[in-house]
Amino acid sequence: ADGVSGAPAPFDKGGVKVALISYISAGDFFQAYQAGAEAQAKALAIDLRVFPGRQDAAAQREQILQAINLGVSAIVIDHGLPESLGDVVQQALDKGIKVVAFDVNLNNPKIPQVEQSDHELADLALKQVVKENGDSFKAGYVYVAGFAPLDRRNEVWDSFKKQNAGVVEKARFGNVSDTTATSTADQAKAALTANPDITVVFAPYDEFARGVKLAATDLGIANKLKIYSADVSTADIQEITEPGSPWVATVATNPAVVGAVSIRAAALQVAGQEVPHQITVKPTLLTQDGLRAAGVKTIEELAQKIPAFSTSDAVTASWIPDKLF
Ligand code: SR1
Repeated sequence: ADGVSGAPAPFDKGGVKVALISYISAGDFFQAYQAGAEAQAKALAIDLRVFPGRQDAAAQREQILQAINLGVSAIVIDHGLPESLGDVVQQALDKGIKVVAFDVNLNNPKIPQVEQSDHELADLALKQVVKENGDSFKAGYVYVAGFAPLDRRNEVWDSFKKQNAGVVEKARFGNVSDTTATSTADQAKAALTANPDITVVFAPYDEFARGVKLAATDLGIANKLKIYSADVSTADIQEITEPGSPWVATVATNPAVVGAVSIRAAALQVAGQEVPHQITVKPTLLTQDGLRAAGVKTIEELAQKIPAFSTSDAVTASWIPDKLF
């Protein structure tokens, strides 16, 4: 492959091998994240090896070992269970392979951590909840422990409840699998049927929100419920803005931008350049009213209106092309 003109070695020659190893591949967020990583890799003439996630910790470990054997220069680890990754990641570092972690706490000073500022994300969503519902209501909450971004958002939900005694969490449910939305919908149906006084659902992952919306629509209670989420995709925008949708707000980054940032963090390390330990892509509040008023229908249209959806200034360098979307 031709290299990138003006880039330091080894990117001046091209063909640098980098692995992207995901824990989850299903769903809009993870597909867009991968597409962004691929676009940034292409712009850097990187030979990107993508290992699809199957929500399988043993398979992810195996993929890291495979990447080491392939002789990659860097590995981007996208989600996963830290307890099953520490030793294999250490093997990679010991071989001089650079590692970047997105949304998985590997707790190693040599590994930059990429995240979407999850505390701020949850805080923005919950401020919108109070703006639209006051500080006294019965809530449903969708959460699965063990995923770094969900755990960080959960910290904010916990302190929100402590600060707002009138907020009562009546039901907690959630499932992360290759069928997250439909499994969550089944659980939401049971929870909303058992607790007809729930008026607000905090569902800080778009697949969760999609599941709750499905349940509310099936139960005929969409007009009595408001759903607040994280994440955005073209399909999400359609679901949020359709007439009568209970999904009223989300707080999101462009996952493709986060994927691109993750690859840039890997590339800078391979080039021997400094990378901050904590790399943050800041999210934006998107309301149903705002999206409808702006007539935004796709993530590309969002990127035209909101600069943070087309690029991030995190981990850039003059030799790295970063105008990708
Ligand atoms: C199962 S974890 C799902 C979350 O990971 C990413 O941080 C996305 O924002 C998504 O909400």
